[in-house]
Amino acid sequence: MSMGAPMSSLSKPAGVSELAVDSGLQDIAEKVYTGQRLTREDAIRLYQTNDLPTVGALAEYARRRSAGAGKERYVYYIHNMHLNPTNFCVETCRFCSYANPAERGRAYTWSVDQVLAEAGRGAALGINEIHMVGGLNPACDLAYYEDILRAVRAKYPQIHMKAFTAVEIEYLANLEGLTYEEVLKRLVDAGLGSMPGGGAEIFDEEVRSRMAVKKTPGPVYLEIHGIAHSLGLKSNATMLTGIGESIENKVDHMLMLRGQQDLSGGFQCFIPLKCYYEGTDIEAEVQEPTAADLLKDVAVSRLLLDNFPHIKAYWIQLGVELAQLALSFGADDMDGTIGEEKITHAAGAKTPLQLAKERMEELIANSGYQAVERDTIYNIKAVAQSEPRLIETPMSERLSAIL
Ligand code: V47
Ligand code: SF4
Repeated sequence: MSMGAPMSSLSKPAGVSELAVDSGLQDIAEKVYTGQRLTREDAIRLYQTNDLPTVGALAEYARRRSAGAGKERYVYYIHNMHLNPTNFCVETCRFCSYANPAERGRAYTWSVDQVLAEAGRGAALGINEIHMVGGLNPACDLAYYEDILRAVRAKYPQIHMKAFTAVEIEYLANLEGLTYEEVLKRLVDAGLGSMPGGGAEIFDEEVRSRMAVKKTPGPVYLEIHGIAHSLGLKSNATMLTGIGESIENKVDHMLMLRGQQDLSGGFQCFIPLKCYYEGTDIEAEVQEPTAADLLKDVAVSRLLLDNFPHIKAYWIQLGVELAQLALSFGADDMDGTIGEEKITHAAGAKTPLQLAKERMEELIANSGYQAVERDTIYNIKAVAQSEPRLIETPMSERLSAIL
C-alpha cells in the first residue's frame, strides 16, 4: 500500500539525500519521498544506523506530509486528566510497580462517588477528557464501570471518557462470561467514548513470558481493538520498551499494528512507552533504552506506521526535553496536561505530575511548532496564540546536548 502521492509543496529536507547516501539509507529515503511503504528490513536498518539526524529528518518529512496542507507544523495536546479507580490487579507483570505484589498491602479501590469526586476536580479545571484505566480487580465488575460511566456522563457531559485497555476488556469479558463485543457495546451504551492504547507491551511471546505477562496476547489485543473500531470507537496503540526486547521484536510489534490498522482503520495514535524500573526486579536483566533509542522508536514508528495519523511524544516518560526533541523526529502530539499520573510515577519517573495548558503551549512553541489544543478524536479546539520559535541550532548540536 502506498502512503499517497507526496505533496508537491513539500520539498525534500536540505542535505538529507546526501546524508542518506553517506549512511547507506538512500533507498529508504527514496521510498519515503515517493510515498512507498517501508518493509521490515527497512525498519530494522533505520534502527541499526548511527545516522540519527537522517532518520529524524525522514520522519519529520513523513510527519509533515501526513499532517496535511496548512497543518505541517501543528503539534496537538489535550486538556485531560488520568484517573485510576483501582490499583489492585490479579496479574503480576514484572515491569509493573503500579499494581505489583509489593503494592497489594496499599491497594485501593474507589467507590463510584470517589471516582465522581475526582472527575469533578478535573471538570473544575476545564478538562475535556478523562483517561481512565486500572488494575484487573474482581471487585470492579462491568456494572461498577457502567455506573461510573453513567455517573460521569450525567454530571459532566462535556467530558469524553477514553477508558479501558484491551486487557481490561478481555478481563471483564471473562469475568462476566460475555464476548468482547458484548462488553464493549455495554460500555459504549453507558458512555464510553474511545479506548486508550495501554496493555500492548511487546507482542513477542518470548519477551512476554520472561516478563510474566499472562494477559491478552498480541492477536487478542488486536482483535479487541478491531471490534472496537467496528463499533465506531477510535483507539490508540502502545509499545513498551526496556523490557528485554530486540529491534526485531519492536519492528514486528509495529507491523502487527499496521496490519490491524489496514483492516479496521480506527487507530488514531501510536505511543512508544519506556519502562521505569523502581519497585521492579528486572533492571539487571534488561537493557535500558538510551535517548537515541527512544528517538528512533518515535521516528521509525512514524515511518513504518504510515497508516497511523498521529505519533505521541509522551512527556511523562520521555521527560520534557526529550519529548520536545521528539517533535522533530516525527511526533505530532504531546499527549495531555494529565492531572496526576500514577503508573509511571509508581515506577520512579521524576517528571512533573501535570503541566498547565500554558506551559504545554510554551513547550511546543519553543520547539518550533504550532501548539493546537484538540479533543480526544482530534477535532481542533483552538490554535494557540504562541508563535512557533525559529530554531537555528543545527540538529547535530541539539542532539549532542541531550544524548
Ligand atoms: O499499559 C506499566 C505501561 C501503560 C510501567 O492511549 C509502564 O493515549 C513505564 O498506555 N514504566 C499505561 N510504563 C500508559 C499508556 C498510555 C499513556 C499515555 C497515553 C495513552 C493513550 C496510553 O504503561 C501500561 C504499560 O504498558 N507501564 N508499567 C513502568 N514500570
Ligand atoms: Fe496488572 Fe496491567 Fe500492571 Fe500487568 S501492567 S500487573 S495487567 S495493572
